[in-house]
Amino acid sequence: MKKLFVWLAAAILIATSCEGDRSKTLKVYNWSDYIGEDVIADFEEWYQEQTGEEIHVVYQTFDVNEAMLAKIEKGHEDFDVVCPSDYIIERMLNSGLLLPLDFSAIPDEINYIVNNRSPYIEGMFRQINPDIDANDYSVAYMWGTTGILYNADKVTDEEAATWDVIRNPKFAGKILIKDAPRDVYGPVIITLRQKELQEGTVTLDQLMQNPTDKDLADVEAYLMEVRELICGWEADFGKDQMAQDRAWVSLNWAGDAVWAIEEGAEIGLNLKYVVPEEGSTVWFDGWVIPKYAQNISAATMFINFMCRPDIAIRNMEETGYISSNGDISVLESQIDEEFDPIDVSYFFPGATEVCVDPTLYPTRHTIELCALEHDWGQDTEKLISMWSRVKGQNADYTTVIVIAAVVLIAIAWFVRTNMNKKKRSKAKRK
Ligand code: N2P
Repeated sequence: MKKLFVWLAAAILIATSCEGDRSKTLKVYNWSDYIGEDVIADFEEWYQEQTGEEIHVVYQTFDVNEAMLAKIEKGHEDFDVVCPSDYIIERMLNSGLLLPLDFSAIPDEINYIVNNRSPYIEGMFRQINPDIDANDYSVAYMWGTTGILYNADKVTDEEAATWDVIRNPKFAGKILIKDAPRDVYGPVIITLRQKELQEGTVTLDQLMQNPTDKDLADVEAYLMEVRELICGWEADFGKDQMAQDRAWVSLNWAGDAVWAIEEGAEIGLNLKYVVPEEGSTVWFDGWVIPKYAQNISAATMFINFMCRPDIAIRNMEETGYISSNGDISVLESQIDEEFDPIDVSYFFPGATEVCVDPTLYPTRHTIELCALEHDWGQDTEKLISMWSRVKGQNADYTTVIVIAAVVLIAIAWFVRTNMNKKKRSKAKRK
C-alpha cells in the first residue's frame, strides 16, 4: 500500500511538472488558418527581448465558435487568450467569463493598442452589449462580411446576387455551406423574410435577435432542401475546394473568399465574391482573456503584439482576412492600382477614394447592408438542435446501419445465452 502511495505521488509530480511553469507558458486558442506563419515563434522571441523571460506558447485551434465556447463555459479550460466572434463575446460578457483588459503596464514605446483602435471597430464593439463596453474586455483581431463566393464561369452574377443560389438545383453537388450555424441562419432568415424586409415591416437588426420557433422551423425546412444539393458543410476546406474548381458556390466569409480568389486565379479560375443586396451579417473576432486564464500578463503582451502593425499586415496577407487594425500603414500596405477606388472612410477617416480590394475592405454601401449578430442566450440550444437535425439526417447511413447491426447482434447473443442457460438447467433437473 505504501509503495502504491509513493508511485501515485511520483506520477502526480511528473504530470504537474509536464504542465510546466505556468508563468512560462501561454495557452492560445484561435480559429484554424487564422494567423501568419512564424508569428507565434516571433512572439516568443519578442517577449523574451522585452521582459527577459522565456515564454512557450501552446497554440490550439478550433473551427466553430460553439466548440471553443463549450471548452471554456463547460470545461473551464485554462486558455489564456481566445478569439471568439462578437455574439460569443457578448455571451461570455453576460455570463461573467471574461476578465477586463489592462494594458497600462506596457511601456508606451511598445504599446500598440492605442493606434490599433479604429473608431469604426470601437463603435461596433460598443453595440455588442449596451450595458458593458466590450472594448474593455476585447481587442478586435479580424472582421468581415458573410457572402457568396462563386465561380463566375459557371454561375452568373445575377444567379449569385441572391442567397437563394444555395438552393438552386442547377448547382446541385457544387454547393458548399459554412459549418457555422449562426452565420448560415442569418442569410437564410433574410431570404425567407425578404418581402417584409423590403416593405419595412421588419429590420435586419430585428432578424438577428432571438428567433421565434416559427423562424427556426422555417430555416430548418429551407436547410433541409439545401442539404440535398450541397457537396459539404465546411469550416475551412471550402476555400480549397473553390480554388480547385471542385465546387462553384460557397456561402462563405470574405477572408476565405479573398484567399480562394487569389489561389484560383493561379490556375485560371474566375472566382468572385458578393454580398447580396438582400442583406447580410458583418462579424468581428476579438482577443479576450477568459476568467480561467493562468497567465494574464503574457496574454496581455500577446494581444498587444498582435496589434503591432507589421504583425497585423502579415496575419492579414497570409490568411486573406481583414485586420481590425486602424493604423494607416495597414491600409497603405493594401493599396493596389489594379482596383477601382472605393470609399473606406468609415474605417480609415479621410480615406474616401482608395484603390483597395473591395472583397477585403467592404465598401460603405456593403457595410450598410449588414447587421451584427447577437447572443441568443437560452435559445442557442434550439439552434444547435436544429443544426444537428439538419446535418444529422445528412449523416452517413453506414454508421447508422453498423450501430443497428451491433445492437441486433448483442440482443441475439443475449437471448441465445439465456436460452442455453435455461436448457442446461432443465437438463440438470431431469
Ligand atoms: C478562419 C476563420 C475565420 C473566422 N479559418 C471568421 N469568424
